[in-house]
Amino acid sequence: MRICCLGDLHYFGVKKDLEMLARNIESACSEVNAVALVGDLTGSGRLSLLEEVLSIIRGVVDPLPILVVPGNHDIYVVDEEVSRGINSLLKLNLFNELVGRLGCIALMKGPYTINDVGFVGSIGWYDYSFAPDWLGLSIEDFRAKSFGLYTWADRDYVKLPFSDEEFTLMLLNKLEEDIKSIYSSVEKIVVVLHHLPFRKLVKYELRHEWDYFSAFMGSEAFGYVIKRYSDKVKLVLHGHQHDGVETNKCREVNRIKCCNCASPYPMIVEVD
Ligand SMILES: [Mn+2]
Repeated sequence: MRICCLGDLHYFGVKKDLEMLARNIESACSEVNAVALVGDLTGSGRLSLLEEVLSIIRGVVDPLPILVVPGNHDIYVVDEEVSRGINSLLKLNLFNELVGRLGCIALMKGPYTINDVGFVGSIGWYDYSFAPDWLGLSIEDFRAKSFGLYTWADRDYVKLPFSDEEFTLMLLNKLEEDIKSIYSSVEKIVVVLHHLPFRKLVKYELRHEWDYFSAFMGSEAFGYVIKRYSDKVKLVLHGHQHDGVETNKCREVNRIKCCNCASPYPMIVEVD
């Protein structure tokens, strides 16, 4: 089985970006069984932008299944939305509903199976398990999402009704339920995430202003759950980590192939 994987488009409405995206997908994604989009499809979380992105991709790859998870940018809300009672949890649901309405598959709504391969997915999140000890900072310092002059934009644009740790746990429980629900009926499982599930995938540089932000790359808790089912989970596709790292690369962690698709240029991944 071959999957065309891409993500982190951060589309802001520049039409020529979409034209290039369509051309790239058309040339790279022939002879695949599915397309996987690993989140951050929009830069701002605006649903009209999501609709533009998915419509153009669908136009190019139809009738292939397009499997979609959101990224942190896709659940951003602006003040005007907050005043209308829209928080990031509601945005997450609106994202997944729109994905379905546009003829794509929202993996957070449930698993999807192609032949003997099951796909499960989540935005993933962070619970500060990737926070580097050497910085000597407290958990509160990371919850502030700000270091020196730099701020993690989730601080200003992600509005959740609970903590990041609680959000992570909620998402994790749902992912494990999804894995369990298909476990006995498939031969292999592919996990599609936006955030990273293993610390070993995180790039640390031993520089304060870099490593501080590693805390927001993902959560080892997802790794623990994935490892628990590693006799069937053969592949993890993720996005989110793109600055200063090589994307479109796979690495093996705990004998699971983990591929970073955090690039708008598609990568072809085989499920071994
Ligand atoms: Mn991201």
